[in-house]
Amino acid sequence: MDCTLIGAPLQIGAGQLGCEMGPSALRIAGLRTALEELGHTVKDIGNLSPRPFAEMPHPNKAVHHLGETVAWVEALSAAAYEHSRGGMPIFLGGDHAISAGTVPGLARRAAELGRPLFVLWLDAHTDFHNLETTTSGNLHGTPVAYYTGQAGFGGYFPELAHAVPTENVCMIGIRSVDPAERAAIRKTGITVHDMRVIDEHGVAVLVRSFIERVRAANGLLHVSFDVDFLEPDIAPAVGTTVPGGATFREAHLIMEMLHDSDLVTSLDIVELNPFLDERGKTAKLLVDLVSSLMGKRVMDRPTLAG
Ligand code: 5AB
Ligand code: MN
Ligand code: MN
Ligand code: MN
Repeated sequence: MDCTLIGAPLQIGAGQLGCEMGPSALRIAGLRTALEELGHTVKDIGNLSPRPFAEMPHPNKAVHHLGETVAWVEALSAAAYEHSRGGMPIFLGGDHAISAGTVPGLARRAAELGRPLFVLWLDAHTDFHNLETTTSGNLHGTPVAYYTGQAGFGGYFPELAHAVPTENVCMIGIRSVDPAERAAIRKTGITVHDMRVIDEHGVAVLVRSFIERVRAANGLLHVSFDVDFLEPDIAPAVGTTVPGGATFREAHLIMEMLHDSDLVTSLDIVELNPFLDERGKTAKLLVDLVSSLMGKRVMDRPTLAG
């Protein structure tokens, strides 16, 4: 595969500073070499930066850094469209507000190819606030509502040309949902697999059924990986830890199954806050997970599948 690494050092969407260092930590942890060792071609275009921006006030006084976020959304959407032409763009966040740019850019590409875009959202949170409902004002809690075309962004965020249908979004790992998000999500077709569903059924069943849906629709599959999807003990470098996350093996199994599906066309790695890491442990784990997604395996699979 031809992979393009795209740094998106956005940090003001989160409540704590530090995600700005995410792209550097992923590079230092050896992402490029890991991909090259798997036989991929890697181009690192460095970090994006937004156009000059002015701050925008919003009637919801909690909302902060709206002007800066919108400028990033524009830059990311353009980059996602451009770099999804041939190979596989890998967006190095940055907080999760970057997905308010990456997903619409990929949706534009998908529309041009005449194929539907699907999104696998691996996260402790649903990120389904709009500018009116967010109480923290942290815009990393809003991207899914935005890119699926929900109300509450008009006049501030760019007008969406290609909203992702809510039926095409599958969330896994959810364990922290605000009341306004829960009420809004109920009215949509989003598949939400919370941790209880993982406990009851295991991740394999959930991932397999989503993969089958994407395949049946001849879809493109974007994976958005929020570090807080993982259990905080194994991935401490994130500002929004929630106990009870995905284990090391659950996360790897998802990545391995996604690789075998051959459907993934783009990836966000978001919310890594190296300031909170322990000797690079989270960054290294993320490089390992991306490696699994891109074909790393312990053994060939000769016999079990029969
Ligand atoms: B993340 C919370 N719902 O709105 C809010 O990490 C958390 O990108 C948002 O998933 C977490 O502030 C956003 C409480
Ligand atoms: Mn998130
Ligand atoms: Mn999260
Ligand atoms: Mn987070």
